[in-house]
Amino acid sequence: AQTIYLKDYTVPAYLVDQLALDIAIHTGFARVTARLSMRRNPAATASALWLDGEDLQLEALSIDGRALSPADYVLSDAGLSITTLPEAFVLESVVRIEPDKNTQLSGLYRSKDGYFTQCEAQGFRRITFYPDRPDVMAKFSCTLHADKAAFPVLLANGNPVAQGDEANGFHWAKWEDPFAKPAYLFACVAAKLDVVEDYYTTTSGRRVRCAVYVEPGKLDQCDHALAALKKSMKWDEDVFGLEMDLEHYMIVAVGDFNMGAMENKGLNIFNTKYVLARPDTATDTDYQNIDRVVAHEYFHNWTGNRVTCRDWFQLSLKEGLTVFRDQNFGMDVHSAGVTRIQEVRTLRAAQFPEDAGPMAHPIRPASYAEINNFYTATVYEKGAEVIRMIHTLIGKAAFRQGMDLYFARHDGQAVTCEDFVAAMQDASGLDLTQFQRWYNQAGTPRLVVKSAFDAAAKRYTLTVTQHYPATPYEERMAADGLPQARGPYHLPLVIGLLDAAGKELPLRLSGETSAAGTQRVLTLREDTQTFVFEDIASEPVPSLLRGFSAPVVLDYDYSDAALTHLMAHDSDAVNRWEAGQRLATGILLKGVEHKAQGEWIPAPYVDAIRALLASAFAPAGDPALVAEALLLPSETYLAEQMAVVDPDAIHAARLALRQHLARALRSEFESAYAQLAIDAPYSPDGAQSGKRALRNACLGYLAELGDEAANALVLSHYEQAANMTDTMAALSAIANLDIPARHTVLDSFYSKWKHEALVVDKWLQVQSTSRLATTTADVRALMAHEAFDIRNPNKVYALVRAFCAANPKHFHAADGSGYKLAADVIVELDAMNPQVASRIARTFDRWKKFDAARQALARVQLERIRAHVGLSSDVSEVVSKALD
Ligand code: B3K
Ligand code: ZN
Repeated sequence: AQTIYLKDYTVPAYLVDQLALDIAIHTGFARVTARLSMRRNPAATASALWLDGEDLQLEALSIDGRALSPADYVLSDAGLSITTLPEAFVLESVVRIEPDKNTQLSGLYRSKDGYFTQCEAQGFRRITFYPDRPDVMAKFSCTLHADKAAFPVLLANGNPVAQGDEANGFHWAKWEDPFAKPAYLFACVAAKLDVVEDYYTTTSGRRVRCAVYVEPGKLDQCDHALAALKKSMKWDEDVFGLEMDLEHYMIVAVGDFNMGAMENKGLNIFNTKYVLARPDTATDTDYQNIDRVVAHEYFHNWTGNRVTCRDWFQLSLKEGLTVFRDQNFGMDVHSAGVTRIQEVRTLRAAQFPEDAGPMAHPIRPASYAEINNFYTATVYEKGAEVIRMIHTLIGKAAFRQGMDLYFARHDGQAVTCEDFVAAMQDASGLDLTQFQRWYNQAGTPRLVVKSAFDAAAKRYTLTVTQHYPATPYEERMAADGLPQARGPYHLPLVIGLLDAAGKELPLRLSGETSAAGTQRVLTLREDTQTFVFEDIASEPVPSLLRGFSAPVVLDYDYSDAALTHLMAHDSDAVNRWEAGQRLATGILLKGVEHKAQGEWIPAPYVDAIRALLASAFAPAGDPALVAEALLLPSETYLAEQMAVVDPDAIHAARLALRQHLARALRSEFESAYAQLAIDAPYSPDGAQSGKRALRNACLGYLAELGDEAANALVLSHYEQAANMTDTMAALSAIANLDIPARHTVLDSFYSKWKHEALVVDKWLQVQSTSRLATTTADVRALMAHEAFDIRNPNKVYALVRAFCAANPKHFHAADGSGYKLAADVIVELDAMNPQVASRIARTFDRWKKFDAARQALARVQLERIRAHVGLSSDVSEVVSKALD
């Protein structure tokens, strides 16, 4: 595939003022008529018109009513161009498409209950000929025609303006979107769906109809999503002064969907996974994810839709900012500490490895082969961290002023990341020139911190050095003749100092006349900087990078005693958690080194975990935070800390530590488990879900004991579970147990839930992530089970992606069986759905971190994939970069 460069951006030669679409859905095909009112772009130098078009059969083309003949245009696989054109004109095209054969799920496609669309990033060109780029914004109208009995619901963006019946049993509906938008925000639906509605009145008095459309029979699973939508509307008004601008806000859930959800103007289309929930079908985590995804798509209405991206290189402009917004929503509606900890964990589990691997790219890449490969943890999660750093550096009030200025300047425009940073800079007065490195440099910076204490002078010194080695991205750019200058980052390092009693010390930097608080935002800009704190009577324990104030690796030589101290006393929830993670990481890496032999687990660690568990029951205890802290660093995280990964040793060490804690703290876990039982009816709220999380974490430890009593407890937890959270806690433990009851339980679970697709996904995933020796063979067998369907992304994610990404022991099996399984699926899936195939291919990213034997096995599979005839640009980019 061809590489596309940011530096080659040019403005569109023609603009579209209006687009009138007419889509008629027939059996086996659809006919799309598009009338584009166009005019030359005065800012453009080029004069040829380019219309993207993919998999379209052109039936007619006219300009101002005059039919064009093939001699008037050049048609290719990618689109058509016309060179001789008036200044302004109406272009009309008629094309035929085959949505039933659209297995890519990009453009207009068929799912069980009807027809749905997905246009971001480049799906609209699979519906009609159009300048399919985000900087072309037009007012759309859309008329849909379909069989009335089969597809009674006809939806598109904006407002319904007319509808009626047609002779042949068809009906039609016309929608108009009053806001100009890029084509990627277009959506339409023709389906048989049930709907639940509610109303929200905005601050300025607009009454908005909020509607959730789902497959027939699922109305009892919509309440949470609908409530989340109203909560999001309120939050955006309260926090950012942003109101809903349409009369209709519709969410449509569809079971076949490549990603989570899509923010189409006024007509979001969601993966059912982020809409449907009932206490007996969805876990606490599912409920929280629904809140977050609903909020995310809603927040896009301003950050993404009202102000959009000039080009796809700017993707983080809308995604990083919108993730930042949904994260803050999460911190406000759930526990702030727990939410932030979960984000840090995700960032380190997904983004840090990406930044250290072959696909490394800055949050605004300067080149790509396939844009669909850049909806990444870097663009999204690191992008959100970059926004968070601006927020930390300039403060909440200035950040809000920056947002206001951004909208005042750019409402209705397609802009760049620089435009956003400029608004923040102008509103705050802080020079953000150097800060922009975060948009251009790839890789995770490492901060090396050294401390020195001068008892006589009562002076404590922190010296911070930044390291930012080049990544494969920079090497590729240099090879392309586009060398990237590198330099230190501008970032906030939030810190505090604790004394021996765990008290926070007042902080006075050298040169200041008095102490200002016990927490400071230190600004880093240089390769090395020194911060001197005065009036420090005895050597403190530093609490560094509080709240995870920057997306960096922090390197400070903490003693185990210092970490235990922070774990018990730090006022910052993230750093309390982080201290425990560091302690555990140290122990686990020692266990890996010694192959988990002998007395390698220090007694003080066990005491610290005992104290941690007890703290949940203290007056101000927070069970949810304790549950997070009880979770050991993941195998994938530990792998990243090693020069050469030994997945078997990591698995063994982590399991041994869990078993050791379970044995040492058995009675504590048992009594916590008993105490945390909940009598009240199910609610996914923070208090109840926090208790459940801790109770199930205790159960998880007890399950590691593997004796009769422990197994009986797990089975009774399963039998007595009154909600899916408890059911899954037990089921995932049972899936790891080699006991006869395992089969009975898995079978009965399947027979009970086989008609509930999202629950079947859970059933597949507990099996694909099981540690049992038969797992790889089980996954192969499940791929042939009636429950699996390779064309359904959720099924592939649950069975195959979870196996590759969340079961390192089996994916990286020494005999290569895991790699072979992944490659088989990638090759088969690539022909149907390249976007999903490419996501599976990404699980090979870190193959070069493993031993030579595993590398050889992975290479065989990667080369087999790369050699596959007709490979998509999606998979090709990922595999070629991996093999580079
Ligand atoms: N903007 C969409 C992502 C589209 C991905 C296309 N491959 C979802 C979101 O971030 O809200
Ligand atoms: Zn988004």
